[in-house]
Amino acid sequence: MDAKTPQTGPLEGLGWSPEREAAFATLRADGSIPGRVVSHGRGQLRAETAVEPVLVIVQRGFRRAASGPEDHPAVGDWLALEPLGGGSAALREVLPRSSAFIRHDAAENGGAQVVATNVDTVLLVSALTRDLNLRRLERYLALAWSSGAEPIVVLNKADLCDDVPARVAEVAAVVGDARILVLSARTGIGLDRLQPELAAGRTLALLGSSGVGKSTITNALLGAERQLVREVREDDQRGRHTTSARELFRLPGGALLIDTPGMRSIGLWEAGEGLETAFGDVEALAASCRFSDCRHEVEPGCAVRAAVASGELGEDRLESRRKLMREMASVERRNSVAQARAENRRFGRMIRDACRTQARLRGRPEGE
Ligand SMILES: Nc1nc2c(ncn2[C@@H]2O[C@H](COP(=O)(O)OP(=O)(O)OP(=O)(O)O)[C@@H](O)[C@H]2O)c(=O)[nH]1
Ligand SMILES: [Mg+2]
Ligand SMILES: [Zn+2]
Repeated sequence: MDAKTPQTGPLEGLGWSPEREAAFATLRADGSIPGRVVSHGRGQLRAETAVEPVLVIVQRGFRRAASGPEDHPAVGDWLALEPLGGGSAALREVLPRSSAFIRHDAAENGGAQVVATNVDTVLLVSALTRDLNLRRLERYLALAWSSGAEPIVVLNKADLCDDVPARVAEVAAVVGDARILVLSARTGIGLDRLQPELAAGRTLALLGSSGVGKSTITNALLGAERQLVREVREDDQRGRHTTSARELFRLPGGALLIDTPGMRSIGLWEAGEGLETAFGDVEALAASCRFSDCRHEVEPGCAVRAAVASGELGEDRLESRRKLMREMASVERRNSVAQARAENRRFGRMIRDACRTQARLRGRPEGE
């Protein structure tokens, strides 16, 4: 777009900015080129660069230097790449992220899984069916608020719901400051309400359980059947995932949209402040508790329990917050142990390297 920097032209369509280009100067001088991860799944990482799409090779040195799984590249990431020819490139660096949605995944090495990064808006998709799960939504919201992106709660399949206002009221009671959009990807009703979020260069990510309609929304916004959607009646195939990779698409208006496979579990991962934001209603009530460290259990003068007694606050919401706080505390404990171990390992390596250097220097003839 800018004639003075022709080499970044195609990158701007992926969300590259003059600020990112300026910060990349040293890496560029070193022979690196920027690229954005557009697909991650089945053990493969693909990126687009100004020149061509490439398969990203993550070398062992990079893995060793990473301090944790959250340092690994994910869809949406901007990378410094070293072109290797033949359509592949080596990963040199994952560039600083403006946001990152990270969940705890017991199956994943190290426990953390970076789901999507550099996202401006996360669309937390639920279906207006009997599968709608408020407790799950609270988890998604805690992680979304802590990701640094703005969450929007998308209630899809409005065409299947008999009493939309009642369901929306239930949802509104647990989502705090997040906006709610009701739509039907199948009929197209309500899709236009997403338009203001789709400005050129902005990145959005669709997150939510399998079968809620993320890929159907993707296709509707693309105006093309690019993503496979489930063919059979959804109830018969619960737990089966249709989408298997996380992919970034360019929408006709220039926004970027990430479609992800439904997640079976979304364990919390360092959601700290995100958890507080997600339970902003409880935090606000807690400000009036007599004791500042009130746990809202048996303490006298507890404004939170008083709100539950009067029906202002749902008992299940308070219970849910307690459960998530406990989970959070155990994640934090585990992470600090893992971090201490990683630091020990790094320190050990440093000492070994220093000893080797010293031995080499001693072995050298004098004067060199
Ligand atoms: N009635 C109705 N069905 C919908 C709507 N949106 C999606 N569906 C159907 O719901 C099923 C699941 O949709 P997908 O788009 O594959 O769901 P997904 O969230 O991408 O699922 P995963 O890829 O497994 O995570 C498909 O059969 C869709 O046709 C809608 O607004 N109304
Ligand atoms: Mg899908
Ligand atoms: Zn209290």
